[in-house]
Amino acid sequence: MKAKPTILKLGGSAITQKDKPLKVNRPVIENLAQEIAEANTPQLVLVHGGGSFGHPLAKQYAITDGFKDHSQIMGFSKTHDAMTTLNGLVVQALIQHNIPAVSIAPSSFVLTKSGRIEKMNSDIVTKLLDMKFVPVLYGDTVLDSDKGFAILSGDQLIAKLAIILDAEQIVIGVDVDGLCTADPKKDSSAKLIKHTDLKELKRKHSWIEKARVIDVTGGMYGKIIELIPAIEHGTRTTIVNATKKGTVRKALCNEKVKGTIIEKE
Ligand code: IP8
Repeated sequence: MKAKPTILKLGGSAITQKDKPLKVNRPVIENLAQEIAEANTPQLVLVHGGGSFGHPLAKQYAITDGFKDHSQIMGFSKTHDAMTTLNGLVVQALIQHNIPAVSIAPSSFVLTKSGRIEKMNSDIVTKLLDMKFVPVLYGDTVLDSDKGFAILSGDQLIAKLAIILDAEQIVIGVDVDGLCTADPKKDSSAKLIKHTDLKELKRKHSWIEKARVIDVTGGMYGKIIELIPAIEHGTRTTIVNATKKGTVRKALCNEKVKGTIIEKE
């Protein structure tokens, strides 16, 4: 029987230097490519976030507000272009580690309505998986049927893909150890939540930390809210620190790893 897909999201906070515009975190990307190669996951879809490539430009040109004036048109192009640059660097690192990565721009097959996915033809992703490629997607600027354009976060995208592809698991690599009781970067008493389920999550999400730096799609708080439909679908989700060696490989291989596991119940 064919394995169910695994979706790996590499957070922009891990693969870029989030407070330095357009600066990649090369050692982290290199190490992740090595770990993804070692894990050798069948049916893997990779999605990465925007970090310091997508978010500062998206904010500068108010892309999430939709089309309001002509100056944003160039902003849309520049934001998308920055994302393709980051995507190119990720894909090159994967190919250097012998992973058959193929880039797909979400802006070419997703249309949103008020920022939510309205139309998405995922046939190409399915076909790539059938042929044993590793599709590599990313948070992107997309066209929007209500407001002209919008930002599609990698998190909204992975939740939708998890449902459409009936994914076994989602692994999310960020720059903290997982979901914590407070922002671990600000509060030394923050405790890692090792395991939680939907009921507990819905009860507690009001305190989930908000992003510290510019993140037009909502940081950890936005991430969890977006993931709920996929978890409801039954896709197990593990959040790990992708800047620490070995965590992503272990999560992909279902080995015991420091992080947060979120299950339906
Ligand atoms: O970092 C946002 O994707 P995310 C992408 O997954 C852009 O929220 C273009 C800002």
